[in-house]
Amino acid sequence: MTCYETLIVETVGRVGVIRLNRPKALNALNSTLAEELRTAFAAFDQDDGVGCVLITGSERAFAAGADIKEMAPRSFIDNFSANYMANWDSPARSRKPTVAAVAGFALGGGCELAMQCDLVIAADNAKFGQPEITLGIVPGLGGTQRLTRAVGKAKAMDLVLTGRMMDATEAERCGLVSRVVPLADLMTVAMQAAETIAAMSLPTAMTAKELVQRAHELPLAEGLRFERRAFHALFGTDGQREGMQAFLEKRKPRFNQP
Ligand code: CO8
Repeated sequence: MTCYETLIVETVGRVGVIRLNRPKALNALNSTLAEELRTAFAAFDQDDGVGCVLITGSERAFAAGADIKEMAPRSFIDNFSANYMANWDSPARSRKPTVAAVAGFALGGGCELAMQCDLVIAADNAKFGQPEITLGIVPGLGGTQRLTRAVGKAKAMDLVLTGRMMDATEAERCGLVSRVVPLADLMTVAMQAAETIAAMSLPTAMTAKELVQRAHELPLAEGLRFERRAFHALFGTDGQREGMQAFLEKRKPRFNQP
């Protein structure tokens, strides 16, 4: 078992659960945490027993951004030479579906980490923002790119240029989050969503995720062609046979049987 300094990692049924655990720093993201996230995500990606990864923080903070104490002394050449933060994209790289359960602050890198996940389920106390401009910098991990694709130019400009926070209701209204739930229900609802996804045929869920991701990257005609090829290909899987057979036999499908 891997021991983590900044994360609590466990597998619950077919869900890999990662809890950010730097409570004194409101789960600020430092190099150790980024490296440990890489290790945890890589292990879940390789584990056939895991069908979905859920990432969460505390009730007070999902993550209050990159660790400013770690960042402050860095120079341009430090960042450029080390390609600083180039590997801080573990959820985005995960081939398996990911769910972010967000309570409290999701700011800067914290908002960017949530945006790398496929579903974002927010508690009603969640606050999202890209306050980097107030520190004299700009977002560095998708806060100008993923955010703009998710919420459009008007809202992205507002958040990135003023550094203000938006609450969960506003975040849902503008398309940043999938659902908003009372804080007390956050983990139950997020786990249910993750368990539902994890119970689907894994190759099918991975394909579905990849297809939706491609919608952000490809022109429509290419995306539609890619979707049709993937649709054709899934007829070569156990998942398609089991899913359709189960429907015809009026029973629940049993996917991912060992
Ligand atoms: N880095 C380091 N420590 C932090 C951070 C942070 N981002 N956020 C909070 N903390 C620490 C505080 O220093 C404090 O520690 P201490 O008790 O030792 O002084 C502790 O957490 C509690 O914080 P506060 O006392 O400030 O709590 P409040 O409830 O008063 O305020 C806030 C909460 C509003 C979240 C406030 O702490 C805040 O504004 N934090 C900074 C938010 C921010 O600017 N985030 C953006 C950082 S830049 C960034 O993320 C760049 C992203 C680039 C890519 C990252 C890839 C992952």
